[in-house]
Amino acid sequence: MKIVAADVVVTSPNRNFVTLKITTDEGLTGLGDATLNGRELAVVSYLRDHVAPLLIGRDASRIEDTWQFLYRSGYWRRGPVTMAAIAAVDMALWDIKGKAAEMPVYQLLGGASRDGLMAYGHASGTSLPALFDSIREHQEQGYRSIRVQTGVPGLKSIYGIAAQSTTGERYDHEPAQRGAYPAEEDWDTRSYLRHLPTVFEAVRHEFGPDLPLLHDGHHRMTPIQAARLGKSLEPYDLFWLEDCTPAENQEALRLVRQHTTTPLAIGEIFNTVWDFQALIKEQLIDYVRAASTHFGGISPLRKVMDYAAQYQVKSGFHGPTDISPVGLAAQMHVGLAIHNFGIQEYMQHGAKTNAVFQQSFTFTDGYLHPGDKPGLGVELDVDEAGRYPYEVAYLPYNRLADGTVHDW
Ligand code: KDG
Ligand code: MG
Repeated sequence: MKIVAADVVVTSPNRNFVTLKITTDEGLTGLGDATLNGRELAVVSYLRDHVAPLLIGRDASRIEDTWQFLYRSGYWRRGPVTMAAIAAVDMALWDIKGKAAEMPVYQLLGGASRDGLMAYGHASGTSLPALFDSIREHQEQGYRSIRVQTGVPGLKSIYGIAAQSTTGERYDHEPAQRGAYPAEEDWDTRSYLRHLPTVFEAVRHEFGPDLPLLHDGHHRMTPIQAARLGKSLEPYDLFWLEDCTPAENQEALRLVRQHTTTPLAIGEIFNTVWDFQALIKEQLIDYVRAASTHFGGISPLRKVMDYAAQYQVKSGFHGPTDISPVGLAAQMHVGLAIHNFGIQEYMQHGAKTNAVFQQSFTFTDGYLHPGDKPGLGVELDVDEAGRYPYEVAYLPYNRLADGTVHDW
């Protein structure tokens, strides 16, 4: 079965998505997600100019060989642009293999290890009443696990606090915003460290001890600040504290780990297993936050989870709305098949996105399931996609009170 076409589709229904569509001489097609929030067009060029021409004529059934060829033959390894492009090819080839075998991809990965994937949603609010309302809304939608992000007194706007949508659509580009220049937010770590435990105290008081609660620190703390935060959140029994320090410094987690039993999750901006090597081997984290889309696809995601299983480290794959329904489906198939699944992030795409990407996965009573259609179970309506051209949009960044650019 030979690859005869590799087309890149860019569309912006509720936000920008980059999708690779591979077609074989037998008429089967496969989809892969190559969306890199705020840097989408760099991956489009990488795919169109450097990858698609190499795919024509290759055997579509040779997934591992194609992955190794793209990773090793380019000389330049790793990095989000390269790995998003390789991810799209890998996912598309798994999609085709599933369709050829007439099986959902999770069956090809060993079959289901569970009935469904516990998912968490994003509750947020600048005040406690707004936060409580948001938590209740998520519970009404079925969520049994909830990420809690909050405003901090004295700070105007903060990442992760859902903006009021002007279009009525949820998560319209958020947290990226349309515009030619990133929006500027402010930040003060000392205020945040003082305020956050009071919020979790109030949430536990209101919602009781059972509800699994998560929090994303978004790389903003030094190791000693992260250690202090983990310790101060211990009474509130978090499911995890995510990205407590800038993720590229793996050694920082040793210090955090020595001081707190709050479970740690990291890795949404990691691109390869090597970014996790020390963290997993030294058992410095509890959850792998990689996304199929930025980690080279289904094949390496499966490998890193098999490595993590030896150290009782579980999955918590990155699932914001800038992972397309194709990328989300890809990691759902992995999550269903592996033994060491932990939790799946699920923010829910908007109605326009769902019309462009027809999906077969379900979200019932807090649990996701990828469905039983052959392949990944997602199809792209190319005509519908064509109605929404690319729009410039960037993630915000932040500065401290003295004007210094801070981690985010
Ligand atoms: O592209 C960046 C977003 O995906 C990121 O800000 C979302 O941190 C995030 C999360 O945990 O979902
Ligand atoms: Mg995050």
